[in-house]
Amino acid sequence: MTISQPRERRAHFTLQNVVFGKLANAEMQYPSGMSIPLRLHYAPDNASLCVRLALEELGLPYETTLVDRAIQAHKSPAYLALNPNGLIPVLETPQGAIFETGAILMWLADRNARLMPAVDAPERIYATQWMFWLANTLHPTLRMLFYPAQYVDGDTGPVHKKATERLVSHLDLLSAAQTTPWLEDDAPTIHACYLGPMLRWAALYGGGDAWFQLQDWPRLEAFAKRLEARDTVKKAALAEGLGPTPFSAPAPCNPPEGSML
Ligand SMILES: N[C@@H](CCC(=O)N[C@@H](CS)C(=O)NCC(=O)O)C(=O)O
Repeated sequence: MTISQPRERRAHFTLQNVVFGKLANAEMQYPSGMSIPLRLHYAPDNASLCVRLALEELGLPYETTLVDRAIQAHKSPAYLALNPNGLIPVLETPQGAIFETGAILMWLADRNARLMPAVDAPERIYATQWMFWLANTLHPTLRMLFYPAQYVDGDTGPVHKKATERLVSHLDLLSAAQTTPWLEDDAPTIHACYLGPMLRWAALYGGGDAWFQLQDWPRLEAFAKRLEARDTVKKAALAEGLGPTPFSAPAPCNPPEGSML
C-alpha cells in the first residue's frame, strides 16, 4: 500500500494490531491535543470518490491514503486487514475501520446529522430505501459491467450485454421515481454523493457511449449539472483529476497521484 500523508499531519500508522478491520485507536498516535482524524483509503475515481464528496460536503477534516491499484495494493495483506473484501474504499474512524460505500455514507450522515433525513423524520423511509437501492441494485449492476470476468468464466459478452440492459432500466426507473426529492435538492444528500460518480462511471467505463447518453435522462442530467457546480465537488474533482464537468460530461481522470485501475 502506498501511503500518502500530508507532512504536517503525519500519522504513526502501523498494521500489526489490525483485527477484522478494526484498527486499535492506540495505533494511531498524533501529537498531543490533535484529535484522531478520519482517514479515507482511496484510489482516484474509485468508489472512494463518493465518500470524498460527502466528507467535503460535511466540511470534515480528513486525511487520505492512496491505495495504489497499479500494484494491486487493495489485495495486499495490509489492506485486506482493513477490508477483507479487497475493495475500495475504507474509512478509518475513531470507532474503527468501516467498508462498503453505502454504510460509510450513512455513518457519516447520521453522525453529523446532515445529508440524510433524521432517523425519526418521515422522509427517512424513502431516503433509506433509495440508499439501499443505490448500494444493492445500481452499484452491483455497474460492477457487472466493469468487472464481467468476476461474474462469469469465458466469454464475458453476455454478462456485459445483460448488465447494460439492466443499467438502462435502472436509470429509467430512477428517473421516473416520485420519492427521490434528493434528485432536485440544491444541497446534496449522501444519495447525490453516491449517484454522481456512478453516472460518471457509466458514461466513461461502461463500454462506450453507444448505449449511454446522459441526455436520454434529462432529470438525471440536470441533477449531474447541479451537483458538479458545487464548490465542494470542484474541490474533490481537483483532488482526483476529474475535470470541470465530472458528472454531466466526464472525461477520463488525470489524477495527481495513483490510477483509476
Ligand atoms: N460494494 C463495494 C464495492 C466497491 C467497489 O466495487 N470498489 C472497486 C473500485 S470502484 C474496487 O475495489 N474494485 C476492485 C476489484 O473489484 O477487485 C462498496 O460499495 O464499497
